[in-house]
Amino acid sequence: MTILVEQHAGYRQITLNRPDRLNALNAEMHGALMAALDEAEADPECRAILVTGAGRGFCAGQDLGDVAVKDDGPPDLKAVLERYNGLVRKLRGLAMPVVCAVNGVAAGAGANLALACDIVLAAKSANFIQAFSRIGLIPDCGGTWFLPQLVGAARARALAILAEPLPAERAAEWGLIWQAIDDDKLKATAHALVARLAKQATIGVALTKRALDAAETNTLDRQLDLERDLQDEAGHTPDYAEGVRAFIEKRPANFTGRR
Ligand code: T3D
Repeated sequence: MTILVEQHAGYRQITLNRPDRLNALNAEMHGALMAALDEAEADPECRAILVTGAGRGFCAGQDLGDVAVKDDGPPDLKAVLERYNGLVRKLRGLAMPVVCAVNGVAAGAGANLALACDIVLAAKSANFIQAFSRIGLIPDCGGTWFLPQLVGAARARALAILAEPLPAERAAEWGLIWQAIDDDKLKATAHALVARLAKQATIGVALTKRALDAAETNTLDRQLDLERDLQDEAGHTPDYAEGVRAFIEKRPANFTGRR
């Protein structure tokens, strides 16, 4: 199985599972990953997702064995990229938080799939490599969009063009990811974080994701209108009522994530 799914209380762990290829993505794995995300989305009990990799790597991007140029001409990279684009859009659009625990090297599309997640933790030994220029390609999976947003133009250009490994701790210092964690603590830290997210007000978190994504292109004026509308939606959820009640009663809130 190229993708493993574990059910936990309130969340699912999705593990990329081709460790002998550093979890490089082939067509089967693409399909299995999309199906796992669809199933998580359809499960009302699932309120957060943890994505990680099996073995010593997180993901080495596209399986290059599958897209080698053959005698009959180059592969159909547009079709390959449509699959990646679908994954990035799915991760960004999920109405629940997605945490990525980068357990080892994240290269090419593997790095950018991680950046498409909402909160990225990485083992201190992990590296992020925009490996594309090493093989004559451009950063895809949103890389040319995520990099300048997260680390600024100068660093984005050097990372994209030089394809040098960026160690996790520097990635955190630069704002590419949320935190670099001691290797032996990554798993426990990631599970504690996802379990905590699974108890938050899920609809509020989903609307926060939507507002932040829209802010990338909105004027302040439009963003203020959007915040008003999304806040109105959040304010009509049972979790908002519970959150305020819990505050007044000086007790922890018991959110359900339901409408
Ligand atoms: O269709 C398109 O191409 C468009 C879409 C593009 C999206 C992309 O992701 S393009 C970028 C593709 N990824 C890469 O170029 C990264 C290739 N991998 C590497 O550069 C290195 O493996 C790493 C820097 C990631 C890690 O290096 P290292 O020394 O820790 O491990 P290794 O020995 O290179 O790899 C271990 C095994 O995994 C090895 O197999 P072997 O020799 O033990 O049988 C290696 O061939 C295999 N592997 C690693 N990455 C890939 C891969 N096999 C297939 N595809 C890979 N991407």
